Amino acid sequence: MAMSLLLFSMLILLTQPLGSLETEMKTYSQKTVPSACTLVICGPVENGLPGRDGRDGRDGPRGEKGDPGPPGPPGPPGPPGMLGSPGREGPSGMQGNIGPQGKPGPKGESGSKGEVGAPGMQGSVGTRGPPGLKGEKGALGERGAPGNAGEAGPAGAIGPQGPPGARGPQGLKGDRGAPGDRGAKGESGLPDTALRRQVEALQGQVQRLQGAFSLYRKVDLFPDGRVVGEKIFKTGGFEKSFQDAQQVCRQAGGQLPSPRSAAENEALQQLVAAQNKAAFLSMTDSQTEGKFTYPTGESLVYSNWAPGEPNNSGGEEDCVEIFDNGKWNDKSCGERRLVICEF
Ligand code: MAN
Ligand code: CA
Ligand code: CA
Repeated sequence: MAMSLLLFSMLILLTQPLGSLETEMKTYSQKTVPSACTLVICGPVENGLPGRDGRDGRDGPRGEKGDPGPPGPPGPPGPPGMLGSPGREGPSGMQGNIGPQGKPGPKGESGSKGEVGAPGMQGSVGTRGPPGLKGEKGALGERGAPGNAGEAGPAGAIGPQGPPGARGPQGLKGDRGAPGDRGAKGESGLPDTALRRQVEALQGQVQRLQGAFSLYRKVDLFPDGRVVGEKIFKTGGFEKSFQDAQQVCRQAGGQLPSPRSAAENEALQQLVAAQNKAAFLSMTDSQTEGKFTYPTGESLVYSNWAPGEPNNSGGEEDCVEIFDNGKWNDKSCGERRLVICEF
């Protein structure tokens, strides 16, 4: 009701000219009921009679259509929408807690042998030890002197092996050895028994190898090889010119024979006699006529020329042959002679 009255008053104010508004206001003031005075500023009542209620006047002309009212309040919420499609798979969960401790594993393999311990303290002087081990077999003795040659018959059999040679001079002092293992117990001063057994086993092995080697050498030298000191002479049994014989020996890893002593010459003589063929030696006088040298160029340190040799017969004898009596003769290098090599 109050709102309607206010709207009505405002309509009047807007539609009336200002002068008539004043008059109207006066009229209105005079005719306003006490209850309506809360809505308008009421002026002081002029002296006179109270006005009548304006409701008995004629209706005014119909006003213009009002502006559309403000939009109404929002309607009630609609029904719930369709069920949405399922969401994507969530991320994987957190890692679980560590499981309980397993049973203890089986016992491990025993560790490798420890390093050799530090050398032990030097023991006090022990009691005198037992006699030392048996010494190694002595070196092979030099071949014995050959038997005397018969008057005219074939050469004699090879003489028996000579006795072992005299003991040589003491060798030079060896290098200092590697540090030894922990020493044995101080009191005895004897080497460790295990080490001693190992040395004995090795000595046995060396001895067996020496025996096997000696046997095979004998087999190899029979019947056309001879050992003299550190030298070995061996014949192929065939004959060749000096140049070809030289090549055969080089090919075999040796050279033609260079007898530098009576013993070496005698060994060659035995082979020549056994084969019944004179053999070539290594020396020549090709470089300087009349001056025989070894293949190294060195002059002879030993010779066993036959009487009247070397004679350079025909002016073309620069090589040397050895006869079955051990004597030498200068001979043409183009001749074919028994091949003996020196190793
Ligand atoms: C004779 C001697 C030797 C010589 C030969 C050559 O035996 O004169 O010195 O070497 O003939 O065939
Ligand atoms: Ca000559
Ligand atoms: Ca001659």
